[in-house]
Amino acid sequence: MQRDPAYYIQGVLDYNRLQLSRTITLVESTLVAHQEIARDIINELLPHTGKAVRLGITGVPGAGKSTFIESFGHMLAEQGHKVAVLAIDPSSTRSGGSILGDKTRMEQLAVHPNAFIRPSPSGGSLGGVARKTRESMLVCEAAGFDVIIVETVGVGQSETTVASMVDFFLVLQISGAGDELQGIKKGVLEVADAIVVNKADGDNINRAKLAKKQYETALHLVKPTSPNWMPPVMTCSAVERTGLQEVWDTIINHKTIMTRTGELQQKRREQAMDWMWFLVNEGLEIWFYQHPEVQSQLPELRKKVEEGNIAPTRAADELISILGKDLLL
Ligand SMILES: Nc1nc2c(ncn2[C@@H]2O[C@H](COP(=O)(O)OP(=O)(O)O)[C@@H](O)[C@H]2O)c(=O)[nH]1
Ligand SMILES: [Mg+2]
Repeated sequence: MQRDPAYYIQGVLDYNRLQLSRTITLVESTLVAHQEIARDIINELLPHTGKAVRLGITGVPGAGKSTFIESFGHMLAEQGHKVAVLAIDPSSTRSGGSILGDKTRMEQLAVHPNAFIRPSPSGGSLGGVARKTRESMLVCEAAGFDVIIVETVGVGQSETTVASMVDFFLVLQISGAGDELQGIKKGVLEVADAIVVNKADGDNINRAKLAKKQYETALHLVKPTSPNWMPPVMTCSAVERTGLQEVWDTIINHKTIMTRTGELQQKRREQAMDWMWFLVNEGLEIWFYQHPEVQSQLPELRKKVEEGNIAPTRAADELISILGKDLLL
């Protein structure tokens, strides 16, 4: 394996797809040696990032995310855009990951010279998976992809995690019988920049229109993502490929407004800050739990707390002060 960061950096900047893939493999690696090289690479690539439209997409399984990304991504690729598709799925493994499993279905997009599809990194916590995806996103931007699509399934906090790394967060919905809003979490409405009701085709068109009205009403009850943006509700058919251009026009309109008002730059600054603090907190946690003295004292202290022989505040103090001792050395 190449250990010189320059090899990867040059490869990415040259849009060499093999080297791009290898760089992302490094980024995803859990080996400390790989992570060190990856950090150097990301840092060098940073000045070449930031120009893409960062788009997050969520929706319940079956909503049509994969089909939508295939159709939407293909439309954009045909228009000359370079489209990278990444996924955040903490439940995925290499063999059964969401996008990988779908890769056969993203047939057209997967082979398009303007597209790049990467399944969710396997294993680890949501935070760990999210970090790798965030870094892969920067690598793809440096390679010249101008549209980055981050897909997630609605597991746990994954929607808000994706929303915190993109410019535009799109929630894909389908109309069902009866209570349309049942399947949508309030927290998701709060971060949605648009809701797209998919499968507006065939017999389903009227139901989709009805669902659209209901989501519009629901969205009026939550605080918009920005004072300058009222999240619209649209309909589309990923299969018949209708309504897709309207979705893209909306995303571009949003970008224009957010750039003009300075909100896009502000949002990205805040996202970078949040990311830094996330990494600091994560680092502190690892430091703490791996500390030999913490590990040796923890069982005894835990027992004492459980038995009521020591106040939890006191026990916490003692544990934290172990780290303090390191700093005094
Ligand atoms: N009628 C119709 N079916 C669709 C549409 N989009 C997706 N589907 C179907 O819905 C099912 C789930 O789609 P998929 O893309 O795998 O959903 P995902 O789980 O969100 O990725 C598949 O059988 C698709 O063919 C659409 O626009 N119209
Ligand atoms: Mg899918």
